[in-house]
Amino acid sequence: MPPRILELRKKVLKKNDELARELRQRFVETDVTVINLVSSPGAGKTTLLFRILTALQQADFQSLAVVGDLATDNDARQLARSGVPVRQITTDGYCHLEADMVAGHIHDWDLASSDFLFIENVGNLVCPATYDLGESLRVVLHSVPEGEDKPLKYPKLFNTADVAVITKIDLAAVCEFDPQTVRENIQSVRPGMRVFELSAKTGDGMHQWLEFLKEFRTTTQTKSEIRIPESETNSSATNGRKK
Ligand SMILES: Nc1nc2c(ncn2[C@@H]2O[C@H](COP(=O)(O)OP(=O)(O)OP(=O)(O)O)[C@@H](O)[C@H]2O)c(=O)[nH]1
Ligand SMILES: [Mg+2]
Repeated sequence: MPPRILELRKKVLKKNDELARELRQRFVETDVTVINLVSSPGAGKTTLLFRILTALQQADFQSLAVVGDLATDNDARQLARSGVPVRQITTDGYCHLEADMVAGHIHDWDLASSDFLFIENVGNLVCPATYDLGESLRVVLHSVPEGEDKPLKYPKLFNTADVAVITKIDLAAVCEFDPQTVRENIQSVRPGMRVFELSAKTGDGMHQWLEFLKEFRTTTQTKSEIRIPESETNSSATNGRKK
């Protein structure tokens, strides 16, 4: 008997991919850099994103943010204190965000006036890897208290990300955490991946990370270009911040 569940899953993924492609097209046309943050629950996505939003605003970049959680709007309320428009996506049991959830929550936003759209995914080391959200850059966070072996145990999340950020580096000594080992583990599943280390609490490493984000915005036409075949888009999004 053919596995029906598998067939249904394939259909859902195909539909998601099609919608993600449409979203990516829209992001390219409106020249907004879209960053999808993925990690285990509690790895520090919201804490880091709050600092990013605040710093980018001070540097005159326009940002928007959506945040996914199974329940509560705690993260959206926390992020909204940055002054940036934020929307909570309550997934009501889904352990990841899907392209239609993002599309439904940003449809009336003026993307063309924004430089960055941040998506904080649901905390989960498995499911978010499978769902394209049309992002330009997927960032996987790995927090110090998780130990060094998570890239080996959850390779797909690291494989499908573009950049890794080791968070809570201020806890390295107390957790007896070895940054070199986790870097080697990341490289073994995703050779060549760029890795940052930072603490959103102390600010260590934040400068390099923020400079990377700004540079990504200003010098790269993002992964959108790589992911979309030329035949599907004539867009040539401009670089740099919008005024
Ligand atoms: N020591 C330390 N704690 C941190 C740091 N970043 C976040 N935390 C703490 O880690 C806990 C979880 O942080 P969150 O930012 O809520 O993590 P999250 O990934 O958004 O969590 P979910 O959205 O629930 O998946 C909070 O108690 C934060 O204060 C850090 O750099 N250093
Ligand atoms: Mg959060």
